Amino acid sequence: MKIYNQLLNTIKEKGAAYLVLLDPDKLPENKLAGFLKHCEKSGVDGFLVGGSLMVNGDFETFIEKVKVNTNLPSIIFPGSITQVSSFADAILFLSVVSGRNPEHLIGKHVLAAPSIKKSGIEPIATAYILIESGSTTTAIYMSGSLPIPRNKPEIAAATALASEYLGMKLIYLEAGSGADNSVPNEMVKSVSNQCTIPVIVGGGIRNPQTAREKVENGASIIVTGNYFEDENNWDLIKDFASAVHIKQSILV
Ligand code: 1GP
Repeated sequence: MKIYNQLLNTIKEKGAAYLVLLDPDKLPENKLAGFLKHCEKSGVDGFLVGGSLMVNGDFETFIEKVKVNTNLPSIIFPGSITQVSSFADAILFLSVVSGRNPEHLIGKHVLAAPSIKKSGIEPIATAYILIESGSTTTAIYMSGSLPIPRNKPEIAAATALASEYLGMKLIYLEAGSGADNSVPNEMVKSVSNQCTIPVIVGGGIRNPQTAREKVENGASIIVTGNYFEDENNWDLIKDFASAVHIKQSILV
């Protein structure tokens, strides 16, 4: 559990960890190395790598390039069972526990488990909880499941607690990439109060203040993706990192 323990240590030291999502379909390969260096010097704690569709890129080649260009942890955030690679450090072994589609609760996992074992990377059991965010997100559509209504924090909290009791190591509250609205603070709070395992919050976080609010309400890991697809925003990565690192920073 090397990477999981590394995440726990970062959370302990900095108050929360900041991960940036790299989507091979959206980040051109000629910009990858520069972006990774920029993230490293801006205080990012690691990378999630994955995409729901993978229309253009070659996943294996992409993750190899990530590995070559950074020493930060590269964690697969799989959009499908083909997104497994020994070049990564770990994989979020996601079960869509907000839904009732057996394929995304356990079916895909049976297919993926042997190749994860063969790759030698660390699987991190993660309860993936989709939260309604204003429109149908890719994750909702692709998983063929209903999200939890955003005004029902008690359902999210009970789902997260059941996941912890089932042995999950992380809770991921997902509003969806590019979501109109991020996960409500009240819901982050209810889930974090109910669970002892770290809570990841991602989807629709477009400014440092929003990231900080999630941490203040109990989030242990913040993920952003979409916002840095625009190179003009790269200078703000450090502001996101210091907003998330609540023990080490004062937000101005
Ligand atoms: C998506 O939570 C991540 O799975 C990141 O979302 O792209 O909206 O930042 P954004």
